[in-house]
Amino acid sequence: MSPSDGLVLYNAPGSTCSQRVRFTLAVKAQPYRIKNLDLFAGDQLKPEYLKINPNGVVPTLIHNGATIVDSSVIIEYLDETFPAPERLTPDDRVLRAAMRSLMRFIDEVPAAAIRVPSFNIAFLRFFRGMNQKEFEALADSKPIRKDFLLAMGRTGFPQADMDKAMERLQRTVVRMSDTITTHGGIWLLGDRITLADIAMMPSLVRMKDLGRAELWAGHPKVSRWIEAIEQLPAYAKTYHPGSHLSDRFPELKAMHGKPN
Ligand SMILES: N[C@@H](CCC(=O)N[C@@H](CS)C(=O)NCC(=O)O)C(=O)O
Repeated sequence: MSPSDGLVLYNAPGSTCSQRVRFTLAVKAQPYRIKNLDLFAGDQLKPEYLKINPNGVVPTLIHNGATIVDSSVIIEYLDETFPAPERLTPDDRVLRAAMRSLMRFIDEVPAAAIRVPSFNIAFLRFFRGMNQKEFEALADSKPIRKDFLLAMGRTGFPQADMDKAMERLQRTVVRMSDTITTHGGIWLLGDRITLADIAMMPSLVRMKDLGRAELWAGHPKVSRWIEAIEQLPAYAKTYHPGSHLSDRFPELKAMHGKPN
């Protein structure tokens, strides 16, 4: 049995966390079976899915019967398991530590912050038709997102929360620019793409899709970074039709290129 036998990815096309994993699988040229979940129909909260991912979120990777949960963990696992055709982790120990620190920062700052505009601008429509009781029951059914949903409420996050999220995203762009400058290449850690770039990618792609590319207007290194990642063959494989929110909600296209 080759190591790629039995790779199954539970994901959602538009899920930023899933996009990290699809990109990594594409770089590794690994065939895999895909199971698409409809997150707004509650597929991730069904008992059979909660058995494999008790957090009730995507992605989940099954590899030869073993279950791997959490996108950052999954992409590290894939890089260790499939070192060819290219490693996405630096050989140098200090650089490897820098990559992992960045990945923690990314999970804590942009990956969390991007949910606020995503829900306010695109996903709120799924909750507006619910009454308060239904909404609270839905929130209660989410193993790790109850408080997030209750903070949003059926009418969306208040402007103050949106502002805070946008500020965190703006700080991320500054951190990216500084990090690229420090390491002197095109990618975050130099001349080779690493898992940190892949972890970062979906937050910037989402900002752009939500019409917030202005956030890096004054940061040419970040503009170059996003152009470079968009040109990689793995990008087109990751963002197949239906993966951008604007594919699903075409009215978002009107926001592209507009200032904040
Ligand atoms: N830290 C987790 C977060 C996973 C996560 O939040 N997934 C979102 C989609 S990007 C999800 O499944 N949300 C479903 C829900 O909120 O019910 C990871 O990186 O895998």
